[in-house]
Amino acid sequence: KAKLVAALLLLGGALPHGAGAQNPFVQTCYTSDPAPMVHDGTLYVYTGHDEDKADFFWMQEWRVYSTKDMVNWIDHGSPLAIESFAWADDRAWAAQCIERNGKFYWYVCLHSKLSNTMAIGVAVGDSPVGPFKDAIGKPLYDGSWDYIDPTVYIDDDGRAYLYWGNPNIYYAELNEDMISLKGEVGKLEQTVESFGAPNPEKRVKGVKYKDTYTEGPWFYKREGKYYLLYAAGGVPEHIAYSMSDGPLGPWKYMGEIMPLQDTGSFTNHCGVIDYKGNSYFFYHTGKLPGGGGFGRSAAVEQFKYNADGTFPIINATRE
Ligand code: FUB
Repeated sequence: KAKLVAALLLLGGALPHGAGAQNPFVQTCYTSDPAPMVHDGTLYVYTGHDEDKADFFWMQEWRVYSTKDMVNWIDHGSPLAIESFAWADDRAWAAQCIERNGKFYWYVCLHSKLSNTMAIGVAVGDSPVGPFKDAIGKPLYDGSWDYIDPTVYIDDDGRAYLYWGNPNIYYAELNEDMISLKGEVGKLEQTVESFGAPNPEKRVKGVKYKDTYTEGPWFYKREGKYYLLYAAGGVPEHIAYSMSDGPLGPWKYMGEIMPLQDTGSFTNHCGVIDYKGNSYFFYHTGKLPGGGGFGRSAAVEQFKYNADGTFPIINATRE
């Protein structure tokens, strides 16, 4: 049952990026890998759920929160969990939900019993808060520890794309049904110009690159430009990004967005969205009491794009 989890202060002007909410914005449990989605005037955030006192990402469920004002958040509980996928048994890691033709498709990654590695799965529901069920009864794409952190976007022409991967970046087009892949899966060629460093297997030990893609891609288009944001730099992670004029590149490395800082978490994972005329950058920290690298909490900063569509530097607040 939905319940109010936090009434947050709106402090316009007090923060470097304008009005913002108290972080972490969920104070009742650990939430990771926040993925925002706007539907019908409401902003939903889909998260992972880090367990108390965990020594790894032994995560068992995903959760949903919503707000209409960035101040008051409603907890919609956990409408999707490892048990929802008969072929999986652990690691309910980063995920993203999107709407198409009145159905909600939630792309997740989790540990596959079939391959004994990670896989991408897809759940479907009739509402943004579920109930959700495994849409196909099998993995959408299975078979490598690389296969984590799916991000999904439907372009203006109706073509839908998935990106995912650690430390390689994979992509595929989805069919209109959103539950099957169209054509072959591709692997992006990472170069210094496109992502700050060559493909992981071509990186030379000891060489200082501009940056290194790690995981957690977030893909979208805004005002004609395509964005791929990601966690970078290995461990610990910061957030960097690349931009393109097309959905599949060529990509241009654009630099850091959220530099390395003392967030109490060695991972970071972002999601970006425009809502009610403002832009928001979601990420996670280890800042809830008792939290840390395996006890993370979703946080958000309001920001303004630069006039040319590039990002300002965004720092974590409310430590
Ligand atoms: O939440 C588990 C993993 O940690 C995610 O899949 C990564 O992006 C990192 O945040």
